[in-house]
Amino acid sequence: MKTFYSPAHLEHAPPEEFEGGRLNPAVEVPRRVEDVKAEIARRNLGPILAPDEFGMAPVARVHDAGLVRFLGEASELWRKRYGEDAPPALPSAWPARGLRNRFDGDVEARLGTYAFDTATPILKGTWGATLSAVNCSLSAAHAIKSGERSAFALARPPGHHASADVFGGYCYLNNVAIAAQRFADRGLKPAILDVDYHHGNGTQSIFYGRGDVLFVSIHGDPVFAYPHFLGFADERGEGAGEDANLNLPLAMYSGWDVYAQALATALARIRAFGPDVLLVSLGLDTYEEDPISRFKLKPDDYLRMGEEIAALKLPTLFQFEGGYNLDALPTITANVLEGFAAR
Ligand code: SP5
Ligand code: ZN
Repeated sequence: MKTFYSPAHLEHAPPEEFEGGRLNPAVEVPRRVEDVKAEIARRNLGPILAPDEFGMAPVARVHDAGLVRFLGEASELWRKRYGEDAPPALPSAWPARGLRNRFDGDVEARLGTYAFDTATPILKGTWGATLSAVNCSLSAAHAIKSGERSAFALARPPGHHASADVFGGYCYLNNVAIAAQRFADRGLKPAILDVDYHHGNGTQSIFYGRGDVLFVSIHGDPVFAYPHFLGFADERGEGAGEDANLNLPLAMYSGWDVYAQALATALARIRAFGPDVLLVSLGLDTYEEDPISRFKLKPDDYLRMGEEIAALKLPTLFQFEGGYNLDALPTITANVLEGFAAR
């Protein structure tokens, strides 16, 4: 399997995040990708390649121009306002009910208008890292279109919480959605399977009104899990997209027995859709000792996960998303890829 990787992600290193009302060390850190990369090399899971440059056109197919422009200029505007050595840019107020979105406001107004949480800071290197992650996804899509059975976009920041015009959840642009749209634009019918512990609210919302892209997600029930405001089972798509969205929220502390049943349901739905290509939002935060999540998957379960996905016999793009137990992350990520490759 070809893996696409760029060192540009190293320049996006958030120092800390709000959690439980206080500042904690950040969990979405460069070591995640660096250590997975080393494990892929150690286990000989295939070549690790630099991405190609695809420019902004594929991004514009998915994202709002105002969001893209803001992400590109936010760090500079923030540092002009608060000084060169200011901390990373974060919103301090949002246009909640009764207040107005201001898509052309100053940096504070646009932070509140475009961001939905406080966990997604904009640093000097954030935009470069974000574009490099998109290029990894598009390179993986290109490899698959050129005949590869599978490819892995090993990149950060992740993407599945970013919608067309809102960023958050450590995500700025939606890598997997941009790759899925690329396939659709080339006449292929994509299905997206999101196995990150957190619901992929951004991906869901991008394709919610469309019947040409299937979105299926297995995640911690939003009654207790982030992102709190989307990901319920009654969200089934709308208009042309009716029944092209399937959410499988699971209870706190779900282990492989429960998870495997949901995965079987997800895979049956994907099979029935009849896609040409599968994209997997591969979050590894379902692991039993993940620091911010509450599922109970064990290392060997990820081998099974890879095998089950491979049984679909579809060209498959794996997109790295969440997963925060730094000790286990390399092993469990490589287990999915190895389980897939073995089948
Ligand atoms: C890509 C991805 O996995 N984004 C996840 C963003 C989650 N951000 C906030 C999580 C807050 C979790 N609080 C759980 C309390 C356990 N200490
Ligand atoms: Zn997650």
